[in-house]
Amino acid sequence: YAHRRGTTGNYADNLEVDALIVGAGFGGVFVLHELRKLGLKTVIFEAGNDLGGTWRWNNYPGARVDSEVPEYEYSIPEVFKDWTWTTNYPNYQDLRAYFAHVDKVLDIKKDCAFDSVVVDAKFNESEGKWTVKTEDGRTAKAKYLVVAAGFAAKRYIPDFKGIESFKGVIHHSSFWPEEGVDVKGKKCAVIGTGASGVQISQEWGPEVGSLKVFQRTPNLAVPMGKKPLTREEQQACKKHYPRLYELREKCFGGFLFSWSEKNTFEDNYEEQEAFYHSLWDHGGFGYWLGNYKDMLFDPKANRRAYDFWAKNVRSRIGDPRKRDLLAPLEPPHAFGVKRPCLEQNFYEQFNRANVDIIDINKTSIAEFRPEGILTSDGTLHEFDVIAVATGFDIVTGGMTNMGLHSVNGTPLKEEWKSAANTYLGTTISGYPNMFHLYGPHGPTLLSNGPSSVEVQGRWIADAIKKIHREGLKFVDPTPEASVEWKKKINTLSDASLFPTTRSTYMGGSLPGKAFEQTNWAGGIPAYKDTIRAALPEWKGFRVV
Ligand code: N01
Repeated sequence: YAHRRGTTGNYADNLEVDALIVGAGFGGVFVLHELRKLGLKTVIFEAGNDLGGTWRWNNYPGARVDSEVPEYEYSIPEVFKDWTWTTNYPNYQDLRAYFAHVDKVLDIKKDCAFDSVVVDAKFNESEGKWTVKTEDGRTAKAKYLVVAAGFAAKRYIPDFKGIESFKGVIHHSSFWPEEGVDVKGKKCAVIGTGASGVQISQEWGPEVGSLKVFQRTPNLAVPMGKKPLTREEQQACKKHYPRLYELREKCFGGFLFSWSEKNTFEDNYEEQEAFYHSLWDHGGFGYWLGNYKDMLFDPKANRRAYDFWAKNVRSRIGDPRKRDLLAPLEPPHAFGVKRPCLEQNFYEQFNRANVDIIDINKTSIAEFRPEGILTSDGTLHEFDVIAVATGFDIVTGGMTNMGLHSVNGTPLKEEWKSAANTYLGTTISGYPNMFHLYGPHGPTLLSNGPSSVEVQGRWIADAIKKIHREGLKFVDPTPEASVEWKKKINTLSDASLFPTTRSTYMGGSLPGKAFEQTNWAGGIPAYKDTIRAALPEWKGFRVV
C-alpha cells in the first residue's frame, strides 16, 4: 500500500466504537451513512489515503466505470441533487470528484481512519465484541464489524520468472503511480485483456511508440456508448431520480433494463438481427444482461449472440491474423459468461501498424529479462513500460487477506481454501455480528455496484437496528443455513452457462483457487426478497 500513503489515521490506539467498517468505497461509505442514522458511533478503517475504494486504487490509464450514471451513483437525495456529470460513463477522476462531493455533503471523512490496513480481527463471545488490529499496531473494539472491501481488494500478479530483473517501468493496473507514466514514443506491453487491459490498450494505442498486448483469452467486448451529458438534461431528470432508483432494484442487474421477455428463437433471423442491433447501437451492458432471456442458459441461443458479436467486431479489424485472435469465428467460451468489457475503440487500435496482439497460448511468456519479455518461441520483446493487468484474487480475496478469524480461532483464509461459504451473501457462520457487502455470494459482479451496495447496506443496517431493539448480544448464522445458502448459489449458477468457463465469477485468475460460483446469479430483485425474508424471525441465525 506504500505509495497510497500520505495522511495519518484519524484514530489513535484503543478505539471503542459501536460499529467498525472496513473499506471507504461505495459500500463502506453507504453503510456509515445508514448506521449514523441509527445513532451508532461508527468509523471506517481504510487502507488507502482517501475515499473512493476501487476508484482510489485503480487510476491506470483509461480507467473508466462500465456502468452508466445516474444508475451508478447513490440514491441519496442530498447527494444527487447538486451533482452533475459530464459523461454517462465517468472516469476515475470524475469518480474521485464525486466522492469528494459525497464527503462535502455527508461529512464522511470525519469518521474515517485512513492508512489503516486491517490485519487481524476476532470476536469474543462473552464480551460480545470484535477486536480489530491494524498493520501499524493499533487496536479497536466494536460490537459490529462490517467488511466492505469490494471484489478487487487483493491484486494478482502471476509468478512470472525473472519479473524482478526487468529494468523498465512495470506496474499492476490497480497500483498505477498517481503521477502517471510517460509512454509517448515508448515500447509498451499490456499483459491481460480483462476490462483493465482493454482500457489501458485503448488509451495507449494512439500515444505509444509501439504496443504489444499479451492475450490469453479474447475479451468479448461490446460498445460502451459513451456520450457527453449536459447539466440541463440532468437537472431536468432529477425529479424522476427517486423513481429511477426504485426501478433499478427491480431489474436483474440493478441497471435500468432487464432481460427481454422472449427467448432467442421465438424471433426469426431478421427480428433477432433488429433486436441485437438495437442493443448494440445503444451501447452498454444491454447486449449482455438485456439480451434474449435464454442467452446465458441455452447454448444455441448463446451461439447466435456470439455470432452477431463476432460479425460486428471482425468487420472493424483489418488484419486477418489479428482479427482471428481478437474475434475468432469459433467462440473461446460462451458469450457473457465472462464479463464483457465496454470498449470505445479497442479493436481499431489493432489497425495501427505499431499495435500488435500476441497469443500467449501459442507463444507463452517464458521469462522476463532486463530488456523485456522472452516468449516461448525464443523471441525477446523489448519494452520500456509494462502494464500487468492480470486481475485480482477476485471477490473473496479482500476478505481472506485481512486476518479475519472465526470464534474458534480458525483464519477465514483457511476455512475458504477450498470453497467460500456465507449465509445470505452478507454474513458468515462462526463470525457473529460480522456483515459484508459487495463481496462473496451477493449479486456483486453480476450487478451495478451502487444497486447491490444499497440493497445489502440497508439490510445490514436493519439487522443491526433489530439486534439493538431486541437487546441481543449477537447473531450468528447457523452452519446448516450456510450449507443451504451455498446450495442456492450453486443451483442458480448451475442452471446457466457460467460453470462452463473459468471466469471472475467462477474463481478468477488466481491459480489453485476454487472453481466455484462466488456471486448470486439470480438477479437483484430475487436476492432482495430472499434476504429480506430472513430478517423478521432471524431465520437461519443463532440469536444470543
Ligand atoms: O481483471 P480480469 P481486470 N498470464 O481478471 C489475464 C472489473 N473492472 O482487472 O481471461 C497472462 O478480468 C486473464 O486471462 P484469462 C472487471 O469487470 C471493471 O481486467 O483468465 N494473462 C485476463 O485477460 C472485472 O470484474 C472496470 O485467460 C493472464 C486478465 O489477465 C474485475 O474488475 C475496469 C494471466 C485478467 O482480467 C477485474 O478486471 C476494470 C497469466 N498468468 C476492471 N493470468 C470497469 O468498470 C490472468 N491473465 C470498466
